[in-house]
Amino acid sequence: MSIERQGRVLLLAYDHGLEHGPSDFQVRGQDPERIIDLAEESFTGLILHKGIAQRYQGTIDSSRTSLVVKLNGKTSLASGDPYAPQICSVDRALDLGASAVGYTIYPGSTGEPAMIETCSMIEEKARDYGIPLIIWSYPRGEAVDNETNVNTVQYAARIAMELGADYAKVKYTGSKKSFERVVNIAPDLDLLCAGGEKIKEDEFINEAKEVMQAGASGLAVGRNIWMRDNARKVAQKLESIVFD
Ligand code: FBP
Repeated sequence: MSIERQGRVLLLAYDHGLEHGPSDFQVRGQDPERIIDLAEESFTGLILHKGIAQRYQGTIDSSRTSLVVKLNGKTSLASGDPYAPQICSVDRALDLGASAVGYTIYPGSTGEPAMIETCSMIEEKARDYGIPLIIWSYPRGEAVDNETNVNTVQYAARIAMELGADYAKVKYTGSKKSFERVVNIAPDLDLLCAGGEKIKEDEFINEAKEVMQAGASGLAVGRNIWMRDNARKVAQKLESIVFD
């Protein structure tokens, strides 16, 4: 099943258990069953690492939401420049029922060469199997001053395009005008914007509107949905912003 609906994408990210650890799961209701329900109700896809994808394989209704398996990851425990090694193969992701695969690169970090090299192998494999690749392109590390600066995010989008991504997931630059510059630097690449840390609901909704008005193909968000008691309602608002 495609991760698109009407040519747009709305993904629910739930890879935080590895990436951020328990700090994101301190309030009730962030268990996988609730997240799967939310994804099936409103999202075109659900992003998981292989452990959760494996454990809940039978419970995700693929006619309602598509599985996106993240192929690399890291914890928040290590210090220094980030490096996210590969933890799942494209073959394994397909066995798990994935409709797309995801891979994070941290351009500017000391791990950049290794991550770019692995990403290139994955891209070729994804091409062979005809499965879309989403690159999380997050410039980060000692060499990167500001991850959300427009020039930095423009470069992030362009890197993903050059590496052959079907979709690039990038950070929000803070305004519609600046995000338009990101969209324009990577023509024909489907850009998805990340949600980031939980912010006030109206600010988040406004951000989502700006991102879509700027020409993005969709959103891939996590904490700003499932950290809320009214997650369902906010997800429905996103649906109308992205698809209507
Ligand atoms: P959020 O909407 O919660 O920010 O999720 C998007 C995401 O890219 C996740 O896929 C990933 O786990 C996380 O953000 C990475 O966050 P960080 O920028 O803190 O590394």
